This record gives sequence, structure tokens and C-alpha cells, in this order.
Amino acid sequence: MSTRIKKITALEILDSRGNPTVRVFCGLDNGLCASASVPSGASTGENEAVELRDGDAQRYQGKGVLKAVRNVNSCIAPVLTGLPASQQAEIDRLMLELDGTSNKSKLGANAMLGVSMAVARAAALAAGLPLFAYLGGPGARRLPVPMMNILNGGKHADNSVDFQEFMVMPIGAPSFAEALRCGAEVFHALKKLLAGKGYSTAVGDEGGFAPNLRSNDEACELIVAAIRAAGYEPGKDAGIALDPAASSFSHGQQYDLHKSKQGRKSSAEMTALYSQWIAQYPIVSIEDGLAEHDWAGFQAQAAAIGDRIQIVGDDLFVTNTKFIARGIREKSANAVLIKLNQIGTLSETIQAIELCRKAGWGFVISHRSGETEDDFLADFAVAMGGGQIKTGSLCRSERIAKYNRLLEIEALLGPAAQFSSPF
Ligand code: 2PG
Ligand code: MG
Repeated sequence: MSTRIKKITALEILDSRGNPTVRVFCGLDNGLCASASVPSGASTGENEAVELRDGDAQRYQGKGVLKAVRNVNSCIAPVLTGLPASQQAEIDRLMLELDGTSNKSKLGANAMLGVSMAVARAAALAAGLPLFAYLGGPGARRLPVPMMNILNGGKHADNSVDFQEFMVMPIGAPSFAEALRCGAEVFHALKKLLAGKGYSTAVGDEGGFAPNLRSNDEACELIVAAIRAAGYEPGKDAGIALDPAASSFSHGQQYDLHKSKQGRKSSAEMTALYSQWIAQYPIVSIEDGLAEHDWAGFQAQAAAIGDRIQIVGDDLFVTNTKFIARGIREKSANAVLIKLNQIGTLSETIQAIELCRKAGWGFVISHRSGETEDDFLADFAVAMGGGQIKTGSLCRSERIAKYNRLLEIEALLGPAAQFSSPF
């Protein structure tokens, strides 16, 4: 059966925030066709690959992606047409060559990633395999423990909470389905608790609640109370994972907790705060506790608390092997957040994961705050087998799409499915 690429086309669609993004279709000459949609971040790292936006103020406040769409249709498609869709590495390499820049600013990472993902999907279809099995091989059977973002702050919500994400992570669950149930029950328990205290139960970008709390501490206290109220034991059944996204509140050498009016802190004071929180709350993982330029701070933080919890770099590493290799050398963390659109092709993302594995580091497959109904991420997480995924809260369909796909994969695998805490 032929699996050659017959046609690649792109379309401007909308993401979960109502901003334009790219969807790519890949048709094969055997008649099969697959599509994939590209997500978009808000708290983006400085060194991320370039997301090409039109900058035409007359359309979508300058956020249109027609240039990226044109790059797919007129530049990328002619080069890839006729190639076997199964040659992922060669297809990604050809796009890199065509782009020719160090940060994908010519074609746009949004154009390139859309193609990279759509080609993988089409090849999986042609092989008659579910995407996770095509990408991960017969050994792909580990379901990830979800980090579920039930309280939003920072750049993802207009409230008084500085830290971006407070996530519940069911480390003691026996299966993905039970982990998801735990997350949903804690989410609903939290809603009740918030309403009882007179707080808003409106949600932020990733579907977590976004109330005006008195302090960042109160967020942790409420989540612990919600875990208990839902009938689970904090620390045993479910822990807390944090993503302060500290680049978004850093100024020079200082961290300004301005939303909660808690003043400025040094890098060392932030680490002291986390250290105190770890003693107080069942925290199992902290991502971007410090800012992307604070390499020395990350090193000190990992030395101080890296033996007790997972220290994840997101903006610090931007899924780029160059920065991950530096982090491994300098012992800046012990895990990496993996976002496909930070680097812009599937092959480079897999290389980043291979580097983590070699160093014995953890990795967390992650969505972006701007998402679509595309569930590629769920299959990708199972294929890579790292045991962790971060894909938002327990409401909003662009988040739930990934969770529902993971439920399907677990059911499909049956007794072969594996689920265990990464810690
Ligand atoms: C993060 C992400 C996803 P954004 O910081 O980890 O939760 O947010 O996509 O806005 O960068
Ligand atoms: Mg982050």
C-alpha cells in the first residue's frame, strides 16, 4: 500500500482563546487524509521557536496566521509532496533546511509543527495503527499521571494570585481512569469550597478556577481541603504540582509578587518559600519556580530541594536540546516540560526527550494555554512513556479531549496498560 504524500494544505482556525492558529491536512495517494492543529502559549519562553503571526492590525488584532498558512501551502507542500509519510525524520529535516534559521522565523514554528504532526497522523493511519502505537512501538503502554490545573493565576487569569498553575496530581491512583476521577472529584469539591467562601467559581484559560484569593498560600490550603473533601488523602492519593511560571513576575534579579501584594523577593527567598511550602503542603513537583534567565538560581534551587521534589524547567529549557544539555551539565533541575510548539517539529521534540532519558531526568508532556480540540498530545504522552502529562483542568472541551483520548487508549490496551507514579 502506498503511503506517499499527495497533498498538504493548511487552514486558519481558532484556538480556545479565540485567537487564530494553524490546522494542517495531509492527504496520501491511497486516499487517506489526516489533520493536526497547533496550540499557542501565553506565558511563552524568550527562546521558543517563532510563532509566525501576520501583524496585520486589520485582522484579529494582528494575530492572524495567514502567512504561516501560505508557507505551508506554497513553500513546504511542494517540497514534501511525493515523499513517503513514514519518513518523519527526513520530512522534519527537509523543513528545517527550507527554513534555514535558528529559530524557525522564516516558515514559522506553527506552520512547521502543523505539518510535522499531520504527517505523523497520516502515516499512522496508513500503517493501520493508533497514533500512540505508531509513534511509540509495541512497548508503548504506559499511561501518564495527569497534572490537573484546578486553580489558575498569573498570566492565565485576571485575579490576585501570582502563581500561574496549582495542579492536583493523583500519584496514588491505580489507573488513569481512577486518576482522572480523583481529579474531577477534587475539582468539584474545590468549586463547592470556593462558593461556600463567597469566591468566584469562574474559570481561567486552562479551565481552573480563578478566584481573588488573599494569598498564594490560600490556593494550596484550598486544594488540600478539596482533596480531603473529595475523600482522598493529601500526599498519599494526590499531591500538588505547581507552575509559578516565575518568568512572568520577575524583574531583573527580583521576583515581584504584585498580584497578591506580597512584595518583592530575591531568587534565594523564592527557593526558601518553596522549601517552606514543601514542608507545609504535599507538593511533589515545581515547574519554573524561578525565571528563565536565573540559571544560577535554578542550580541553587535544585541543590536545595531537588532531592525532595521534581524540579521542572519549562521556559528555562523551551524543549531545546541546547538548553536541556546545559541544564544537565549544571544540574539546574531534574525534569523538563516538553511542548511540541516550543521547538516546532516532532523529531526535535523526540530528541529532547531522548536527552532527558539518557540523563535519568523526568519529562512531562504538556499542552499550551491556548489549545484546540486536537488530542495528539494524549497519544504522544503514551508513545513517549514518561508517565506524566500536563493538560489542564477538568472542564473545557479542549482540555477534556486529551483526557478522554487517554481513557480510550487505556481501554484499548486493556490489561497491558500500565500506570504508576513517576516518583
Ligand atoms: C506553561 C503553559 C501551559 P503557556 O507555562 O506551562 O500550562 O502555559 O502555554 O501559556 O506557556
Ligand atoms: Mg510552565
